[in-house]
Amino acid sequence: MMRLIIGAKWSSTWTMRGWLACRLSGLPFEAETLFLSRPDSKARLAEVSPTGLIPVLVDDGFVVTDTLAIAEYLWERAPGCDIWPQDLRARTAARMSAAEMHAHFAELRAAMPMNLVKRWPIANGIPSNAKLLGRPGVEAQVARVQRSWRDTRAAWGAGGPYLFGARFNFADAMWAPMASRFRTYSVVLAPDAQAYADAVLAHPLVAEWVAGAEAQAREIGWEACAAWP
Ligand SMILES: N[C@@H](CCC(=O)N[C@@H](CS)C(=O)NCC(=O)O)C(=O)O
Repeated sequence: MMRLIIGAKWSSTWTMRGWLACRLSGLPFEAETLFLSRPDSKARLAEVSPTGLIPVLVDDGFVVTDTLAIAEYLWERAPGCDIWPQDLRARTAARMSAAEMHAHFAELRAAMPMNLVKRWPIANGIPSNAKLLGRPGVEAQVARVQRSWRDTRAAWGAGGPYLFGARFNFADAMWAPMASRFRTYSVVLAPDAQAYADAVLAHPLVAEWVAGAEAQAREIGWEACAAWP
């Protein structure tokens, strides 16, 4: 059976995406957790990942690194699965959307690390996220994310709440950690972007991963996890 090496569920964005890709493929796989902040993490990581990064998919000895490559490998192993849309142009648009998330938003990602068990509410009208949003580049990237979602949904999303309509695919999976960041840090979104982010976070596969993150945080210590970073 295929093995997917994942990190801590509450904080590992890329392994969340890799896990969602595996589930969208419909293929059987086992997830193996490698916590990245333990004393032996670097050594264990070096054993399983030639890039020193996870997720890593291992299929009968064949090692696939990088989330996008994993999604493409799974798509080729299970052509027609839910990873990409069936129509060529829709599929290309989905790859464009996934690639944009994969390659960009470094400042936003650094300012607002994903933490699925953390909430940073706007207390008594005081925007506690103002400093994060004020970091160079962050507001423009928050605007670009919403524009990207809006344009993709306008072109392809008429039939449902996701980027490509009724079916959640790997492009939506790529954005799921972003939706979670906006929730954690109380980033105020335009109504259409908020509705899309809510739909992504409510998707059963995303909800399943989040439930796993919450269970893990309870085991490790909720307060410690919620306080990170
Ligand atoms: N481009 C890679 C990024 C993967 C990545 O950055 N993974 C992080 C965890 S979410 C990692 O392995 N970090 C290693 C470390 O923190 O030691 C991908 O798409 O898979």
